[in-house]
Amino acid sequence: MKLCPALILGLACIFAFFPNAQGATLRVLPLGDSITQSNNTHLSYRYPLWEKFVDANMSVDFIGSLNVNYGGNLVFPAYGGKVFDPDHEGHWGWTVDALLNGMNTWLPNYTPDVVLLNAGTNDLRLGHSVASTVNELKQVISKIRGKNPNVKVLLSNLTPKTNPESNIREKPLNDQIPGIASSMTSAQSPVIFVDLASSFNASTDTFDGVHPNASGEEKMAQRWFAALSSNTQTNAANFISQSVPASMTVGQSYSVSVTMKNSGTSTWTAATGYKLGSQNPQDNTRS
Ligand SMILES: [Ca+2]
Repeated sequence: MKLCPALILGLACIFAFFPNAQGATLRVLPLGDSITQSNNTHLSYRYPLWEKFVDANMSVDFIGSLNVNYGGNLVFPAYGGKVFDPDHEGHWGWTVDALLNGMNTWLPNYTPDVVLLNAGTNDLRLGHSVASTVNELKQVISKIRGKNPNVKVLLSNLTPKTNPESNIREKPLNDQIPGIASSMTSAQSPVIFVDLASSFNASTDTFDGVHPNASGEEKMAQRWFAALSSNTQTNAANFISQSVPASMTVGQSYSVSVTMKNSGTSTWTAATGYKLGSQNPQDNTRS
Protein backbone atom coordinates (compact mmCIF):
# COMPACT_ATOMS: atom_id res chain seq x y z
CA MET A 1 0.00 0.00 0.00
CA LYS A 2 1.00 3.58 -0.40
CA LEU A 3 0.73 6.10 2.38
CA CYS A 4 1.12 9.67 1.33
CA PRO A 5 2.56 12.40 3.54
CA ALA A 6 -0.35 14.66 2.70
CA LEU A 7 -2.56 12.05 4.31
CA ILE A 8 -0.37 10.79 7.10
CA LEU A 9 2.36 13.20 8.00
CA GLY A 10 5.73 11.91 8.90
CA LEU A 11 5.54 8.57 7.13
CA ALA A 12 7.52 7.73 4.09
CA CYS A 13 5.49 7.22 0.98
CA ILE A 14 5.61 3.51 0.32
CA PHE A 15 3.72 0.81 -1.46
CA ALA A 16 3.84 -2.91 -1.67
CA PHE A 17 4.25 -4.99 -4.76
CA PHE A 18 1.46 -7.44 -4.26
CA PRO A 19 2.59 -11.03 -4.20
CA ASN A 20 0.33 -12.09 -7.02
CA ALA A 21 1.21 -9.25 -9.34
CA GLN A 22 1.53 -10.51 -12.86
CA GLY A 23 4.61 -9.56 -14.80
CA ALA A 24 4.01 -7.32 -17.73
CA THR A 25 4.24 -9.07 -21.03
CA LEU A 26 5.93 -6.90 -23.59
CA ARG A 27 3.99 -6.92 -26.86
CA VAL A 28 6.55 -6.60 -29.63
CA LEU A 29 5.52 -5.95 -33.23
CA PRO A 30 8.10 -6.92 -35.86
CA LEU A 31 7.00 -4.65 -38.71
CA GLY A 32 8.42 -4.56 -42.20
CA ASP A 33 8.94 -6.48 -45.40
CA SER A 34 10.57 -9.73 -46.48
CA ILE A 35 13.56 -9.17 -44.22
CA THR A 36 11.20 -9.31 -41.25
CA GLN A 37 9.11 -12.16 -42.68
CA SER A 38 11.91 -14.32 -44.13
CA ASN A 39 11.06 -17.39 -46.19
CA ASN A 40 10.50 -21.11 -45.93
CA THR A 41 14.19 -21.98 -45.81
CA HIS A 42 15.15 -19.56 -43.05
CA LEU A 43 13.95 -18.77 -39.55
CA SER A 44 14.10 -14.94 -39.72
CA TYR A 45 15.85 -12.62 -37.25
CA ARG A 46 12.83 -13.06 -35.03
CA TYR A 47 13.96 -16.50 -33.96
CA PRO A 48 17.41 -15.63 -32.54
CA LEU A 49 15.85 -12.50 -31.03
CA TRP A 50 13.28 -14.67 -29.29
CA GLU A 51 16.08 -16.90 -27.99
CA LYS A 52 17.62 -13.82 -26.38
CA PHE A 53 14.29 -12.99 -24.74
CA VAL A 54 14.16 -16.53 -23.37
CA ASP A 55 17.74 -16.28 -22.09
CA ALA A 56 16.93 -12.95 -20.42
CA ASN A 57 13.76 -14.39 -18.87
CA MET A 58 11.78 -11.62 -20.54
CA SER A 59 8.07 -12.09 -21.04
CA VAL A 60 7.54 -11.11 -24.67
CA ASP A 61 4.60 -11.66 -26.97
CA PHE A 62 5.38 -11.15 -30.62
CA ILE A 63 2.25 -9.78 -32.29
CA GLY A 64 1.11 -9.33 -35.87
CA SER A 65 -1.49 -10.55 -38.32
CA LEU A 66 0.84 -13.17 -39.82
CA ASN A 67 2.43 -16.25 -38.32
CA VAL A 68 4.09 -17.79 -41.33
CA ASN A 69 7.19 -17.05 -43.30
CA TYR A 70 6.94 -16.49 -47.05
CA GLY A 71 6.14 -19.88 -48.56
CA GLY A 72 5.72 -21.53 -45.16
CA ASN A 73 7.56 -22.10 -41.92
CA LEU A 74 10.55 -24.21 -41.15
CA VAL A 75 10.30 -26.03 -37.86
CA PHE A 76 11.26 -23.45 -35.24
CA PRO A 77 13.20 -25.44 -32.64
CA ALA A 78 12.01 -25.21 -29.06
CA TYR A 79 14.44 -23.32 -26.86
CA GLY A 80 14.81 -23.21 -23.11
CA GLY A 81 11.76 -25.43 -22.86
CA LYS A 82 9.67 -22.86 -24.70
CA VAL A 83 7.94 -22.77 -28.06
CA PHE A 84 8.67 -20.00 -30.56
CA ASP A 85 6.08 -17.30 -31.04
CA PRO A 86 5.79 -16.86 -34.84
CA ASP A 87 3.49 -13.81 -34.97
CA HIS A 88 4.79 -10.91 -37.02
CA GLU A 89 3.92 -8.14 -39.46
CA GLY A 90 6.59 -8.72 -42.08
CA HIS A 91 5.13 -8.60 -45.59
CA TRP A 92 7.21 -9.89 -48.46
CA GLY A 93 7.69 -7.22 -51.12
CA TRP A 94 5.67 -4.55 -49.37
CA THR A 95 6.43 -0.85 -49.41
CA VAL A 96 6.04 1.50 -46.47
CA ASP A 97 2.89 2.99 -47.98
CA ALA A 98 1.43 -0.51 -48.22
CA LEU A 99 2.30 -1.13 -44.57
CA LEU A 100 0.69 2.19 -43.71
CA ASN A 101 -2.54 1.11 -45.35
CA GLY A 102 -2.36 -2.34 -43.77
CA MET A 103 -2.15 -0.85 -40.32
CA ASN A 104 -5.71 0.43 -40.68
CA THR A 105 -6.75 -3.22 -40.64
CA TRP A 106 -4.18 -4.55 -38.17
CA LEU A 107 -4.05 -1.97 -35.40
CA PRO A 108 -7.63 -2.50 -34.22
CA ASN A 109 -6.58 -6.05 -33.36
CA TYR A 110 -3.52 -5.41 -31.20
CA THR A 111 -1.62 -2.78 -29.26
CA PRO A 112 2.14 -2.90 -29.51
CA ASP A 113 4.37 -1.82 -26.64
CA VAL A 114 7.43 -1.97 -28.87
CA VAL A 115 7.70 -1.86 -32.66
CA LEU A 116 10.70 -3.16 -34.58
CA LEU A 117 10.44 -1.17 -37.80
CA ASN A 118 12.61 -2.16 -40.77
CA ALA A 119 11.17 -0.96 -44.08
CA GLY A 120 11.85 1.10 -47.17
CA THR A 121 13.84 -1.31 -49.34
CA ASN A 122 10.90 -2.00 -51.64
CA ASP A 123 9.89 1.63 -51.98
CA LEU A 124 13.30 2.52 -53.33
CA ARG A 125 13.46 -0.60 -55.49
CA LEU A 126 10.18 0.45 -57.10
CA GLY A 127 11.37 3.98 -57.73
CA HIS A 128 9.56 5.77 -54.91
CA SER A 129 11.41 8.83 -53.70
CA VAL A 130 13.47 8.94 -50.54
CA ALA A 131 11.44 11.94 -49.37
CA SER A 132 8.13 10.12 -49.72
CA THR A 133 9.54 7.05 -47.96
CA VAL A 134 10.81 9.16 -45.08
CA ASN A 135 7.41 10.79 -44.83
CA GLU A 136 5.67 7.42 -44.80
CA LEU A 137 7.95 6.04 -42.09
CA LYS A 138 7.00 9.04 -39.97
CA GLN A 139 3.33 8.40 -40.68
CA VAL A 140 3.72 4.78 -39.59
CA ILE A 141 5.10 5.95 -36.25
CA SER A 142 2.29 8.49 -35.85
CA LYS A 143 -0.33 5.90 -36.70
CA ILE A 144 0.98 3.45 -34.11
CA ARG A 145 0.99 6.24 -31.54
CA GLY A 146 -2.68 6.69 -32.30
CA LYS A 147 -3.19 3.23 -30.84
CA ASN A 148 -0.58 3.44 -28.09
CA PRO A 149 0.69 6.94 -27.21
CA ASN A 150 3.42 5.30 -25.11
CA VAL A 151 4.78 3.00 -27.80
CA LYS A 152 8.53 2.57 -28.16
CA VAL A 153 9.67 2.43 -31.76
CA LEU A 154 12.98 0.87 -32.71
CA LEU A 155 13.65 2.26 -36.17
CA SER A 156 16.39 0.57 -38.15
CA ASN A 157 18.34 1.45 -41.21
CA LEU A 158 18.40 -0.93 -44.18
CA THR A 159 20.88 -3.77 -44.29
CA PRO A 160 23.33 -3.74 -47.20
CA LYS A 161 22.80 -5.81 -50.33
CA THR A 162 25.38 -7.41 -52.60
CA ASN A 163 24.13 -5.35 -55.56
CA PRO A 164 26.06 -2.06 -55.40
CA GLU A 165 23.22 -0.23 -57.14
CA SER A 166 20.87 -1.18 -54.31
CA ASN A 167 23.25 0.23 -51.75
CA ILE A 168 23.74 3.45 -53.72
CA ARG A 169 19.95 3.77 -53.95
CA GLU A 170 19.43 3.10 -50.26
CA LYS A 171 22.20 5.28 -48.86
CA PRO A 172 20.22 8.55 -48.94
CA LEU A 173 17.41 6.88 -46.98
CA ASN A 174 19.79 5.25 -44.52
CA ASP A 175 21.43 8.62 -44.00
CA GLN A 176 18.07 10.06 -42.94
CA ILE A 177 16.94 7.29 -40.59
CA PRO A 178 18.77 8.60 -37.48
CA GLY A 179 17.25 12.02 -38.13
CA ILE A 180 13.75 10.56 -38.34
CA ALA A 181 14.32 8.98 -34.93
CA SER A 182 15.70 12.15 -33.34
CA SER A 183 12.98 14.35 -34.82
CA MET A 184 10.13 12.11 -33.69
CA THR A 185 11.35 10.81 -30.36
CA SER A 186 9.74 11.95 -27.12
CA ALA A 187 9.93 11.01 -23.48
CA GLN A 188 6.50 9.46 -23.72
CA SER A 189 7.12 7.60 -26.96
CA PRO A 190 10.80 7.09 -27.69
CA VAL A 191 11.93 6.47 -31.24
CA ILE A 192 15.29 4.78 -31.12
CA PHE A 193 17.60 4.42 -34.10
CA VAL A 194 18.93 0.89 -34.48
CA ASP A 195 21.97 0.47 -36.69
CA LEU A 196 21.52 -2.88 -38.38
CA ALA A 197 23.69 -1.94 -41.34
CA SER A 198 27.14 -1.25 -39.97
CA SER A 199 28.04 -4.76 -38.86
CA PHE A 200 26.19 -6.49 -41.69
CA ASN A 201 28.16 -7.99 -44.57
CA ALA A 202 25.92 -8.67 -47.55
CA SER A 203 28.33 -11.25 -48.97
CA THR A 204 28.46 -13.42 -45.86
CA ASP A 205 25.26 -12.47 -44.02
CA THR A 206 22.64 -13.02 -46.74
CA PHE A 207 21.50 -16.10 -48.64
CA ASP A 208 20.53 -14.29 -51.84
CA GLY A 209 22.32 -10.98 -51.66
CA VAL A 210 19.37 -9.33 -49.89
CA HIS A 211 17.84 -11.50 -47.16
CA PRO A 212 19.72 -12.48 -44.01
CA ASN A 213 21.04 -16.01 -43.56
CA ALA A 214 21.61 -17.42 -40.09
CA SER A 215 24.62 -15.21 -39.39
CA GLY A 216 22.78 -12.14 -40.69
CA GLU A 217 19.72 -13.00 -38.60
CA GLU A 218 21.92 -13.32 -35.54
CA LYS A 219 23.54 -9.94 -36.17
CA MET A 220 20.15 -8.30 -36.60
CA ALA A 221 18.84 -9.99 -33.45
CA GLN A 222 21.82 -8.77 -31.44
CA ARG A 223 21.25 -5.17 -32.51
CA TRP A 224 17.50 -5.27 -31.89
CA PHE A 225 18.01 -6.92 -28.52
CA ALA A 226 20.66 -4.46 -27.39
CA ALA A 227 18.43 -1.53 -28.31
CA LEU A 228 15.36 -3.06 -26.75
CA SER A 229 16.97 -4.15 -23.49
CA SER A 230 18.74 -0.82 -22.99
CA ASN A 231 15.47 1.04 -23.51
CA THR A 232 13.19 -1.23 -21.55
CA GLN A 233 13.16 -1.44 -17.80
CA THR A 234 13.36 -4.90 -16.32
CA ASN A 235 11.79 -3.71 -13.10
CA ALA A 236 9.32 -0.86 -13.30
CA ALA A 237 5.93 -0.01 -11.86
CA ASN A 238 3.25 2.51 -12.71
CA PHE A 239 0.78 3.91 -10.25
CA ILE A 240 -2.74 3.16 -11.47
CA SER A 241 -5.18 4.20 -8.77
CA GLN A 242 -5.73 4.44 -5.04
CA SER A 243 -8.67 4.24 -2.71
CA VAL A 244 -8.51 5.93 0.66
CA PRO A 245 -11.21 7.02 3.16
CA ALA A 246 -12.38 10.61 3.01
CA SER A 247 -11.49 10.94 6.68
CA MET A 248 -9.67 8.81 9.21
CA THR A 249 -10.77 9.02 12.84
CA VAL A 250 -8.10 9.17 15.52
CA GLY A 251 -7.25 5.75 16.86
CA GLN A 252 -9.03 3.83 14.13
CA SER A 253 -7.53 1.56 11.53
CA TYR A 254 -8.50 1.74 7.89
CA SER A 255 -7.86 -0.24 4.80
CA VAL A 256 -6.51 1.64 1.86
CA SER A 257 -5.67 0.16 -1.46
CA VAL A 258 -3.31 1.10 -4.20
CA THR A 259 -3.25 -0.45 -7.63
CA MET A 260 0.07 -0.68 -9.33
CA LYS A 261 0.95 -2.06 -12.72
CA ASN A 262 4.12 -4.03 -13.25
CA SER A 263 5.31 -2.17 -16.32
CA GLY A 264 8.70 -3.84 -16.48
CA THR A 265 9.56 -7.00 -18.29
CA SER A 266 10.10 -9.40 -15.41
CA THR A 267 7.61 -11.15 -13.17
CA TRP A 268 7.93 -10.35 -9.48
CA THR A 269 7.44 -13.24 -7.15
CA ALA A 270 8.18 -13.84 -3.51
CA ALA A 271 11.00 -16.07 -4.68
CA THR A 272 12.65 -13.20 -6.53
CA GLY A 273 12.67 -11.11 -3.34
CA TYR A 274 10.48 -8.21 -4.41
CA LYS A 275 10.05 -5.69 -1.65
CA LEU A 276 8.61 -2.33 -0.67
CA GLY A 277 9.93 0.69 -2.49
CA SER A 278 9.04 4.28 -3.19
CA GLN A 279 7.28 5.07 -6.40
CA ASN A 280 5.46 7.94 -8.06
CA PRO A 281 6.73 10.60 -5.65
CA GLN A 282 4.79 13.21 -7.58
CA ASP A 283 1.70 11.62 -6.13
CA ASN A 284 2.77 12.52 -2.59
CA THR A 285 1.13 15.90 -2.87
CA ARG A 286 -2.31 14.40 -3.34
CA SER A 287 -4.69 15.20 -0.50
CA1 LIG B 1 2.28 -13.95 -30.13
